[in-house]
Amino acid sequence: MTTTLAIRPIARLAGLQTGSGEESAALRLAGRRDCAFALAEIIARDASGTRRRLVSAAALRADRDPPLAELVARLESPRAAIAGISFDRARIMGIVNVTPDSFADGGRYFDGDVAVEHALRLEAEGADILDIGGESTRPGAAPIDVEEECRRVLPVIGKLVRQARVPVSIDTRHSEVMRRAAAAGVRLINDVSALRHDPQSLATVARTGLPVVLMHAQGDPRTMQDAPHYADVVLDVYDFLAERAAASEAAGIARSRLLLDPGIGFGKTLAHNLALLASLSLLHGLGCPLLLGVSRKSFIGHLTGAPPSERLPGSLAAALTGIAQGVQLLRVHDVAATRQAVAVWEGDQPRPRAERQRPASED
Ligand code: 7PM
Repeated sequence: MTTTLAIRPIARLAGLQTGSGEESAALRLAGRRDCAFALAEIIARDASGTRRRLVSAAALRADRDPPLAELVARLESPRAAIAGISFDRARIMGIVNVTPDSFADGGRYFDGDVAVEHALRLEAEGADILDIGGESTRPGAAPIDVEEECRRVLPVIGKLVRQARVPVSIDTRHSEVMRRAAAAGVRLINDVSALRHDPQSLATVARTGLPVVLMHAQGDPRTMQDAPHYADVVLDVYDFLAERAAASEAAGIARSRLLLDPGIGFGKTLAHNLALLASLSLLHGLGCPLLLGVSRKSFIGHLTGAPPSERLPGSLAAALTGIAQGVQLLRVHDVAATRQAVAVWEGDQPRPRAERQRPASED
């Protein structure tokens, strides 16, 4: 078994004033001014078991144990921009499905031009990046032919690269699609298999020079929901992402090109999904910006009974759970609604003068 050392920041300090005593001791996630924590759980797992202890941020800083000090440094270091997007605050990725079987929007965007139109609407609503996918990776879905996937996504990518001001990403598990999407101008690759599905993906991504999202999934989409099992879902996902980040680095993809994602809903029970959502802050210790995809997902249905079309309130609640823990990129269907939720959540944050001075009495 891998030996795991992880730090889970807890007790977020909201509205922290610069110069206060807490300020210097607080753990600051990923170099963020707006994401400070007062306490931390130190988790150590090896073959003999898992030990957990709660320490104050100040005590954690005072600990000179080298592996721990190195972990604190990675937790707090600022993240580099990816595809021109800076991660000093939460950003939004708009989902553009070009599939006939997408559960969440009934395949309404299978037609290429309709997909382009939809993507441009998401951009106007405030998306920071547009994620184009042509293969449904939902639980139980059958794989599709790579040529068919290219026929779906490449025309949409070509048009959006010319028409959108924000960057475009490709959601695919296939190196051939990655290669052709890169040639068409995408700025980011999003792979739900963390570059494991296609043996050529690691080398292909390395050659494109593009950044990549590595997402955790247990099993293949077709069977992943059959009997998901973990020793400890949070630590197992942490170890998996650490291993895939190391494999990517070894293949020539620099760590500064990686975004990491716990893969909510991919080979996970409701309890697994909720445990991950409660412990997202721990993943900052891997030293990369985090992406979270919760939009309209089944766990919201399992908690509430709501069908996909009625899961926006739950999606926003889950998105804010991520933001409260410093998640830097939210992958969502409902961009305008998420923008509004994030703007209110960030209400106490410094913002540009023009925004600050806008009168608040116009409703
Ligand atoms: C059916 C079920 C259709 C689930 C589509 C989905 C993620 C992703 C997807 C995610 C990253 C969806 C998912 N989910 N990529 N692609 N993270 N990085 O809800 O959570 O869109 S497909």
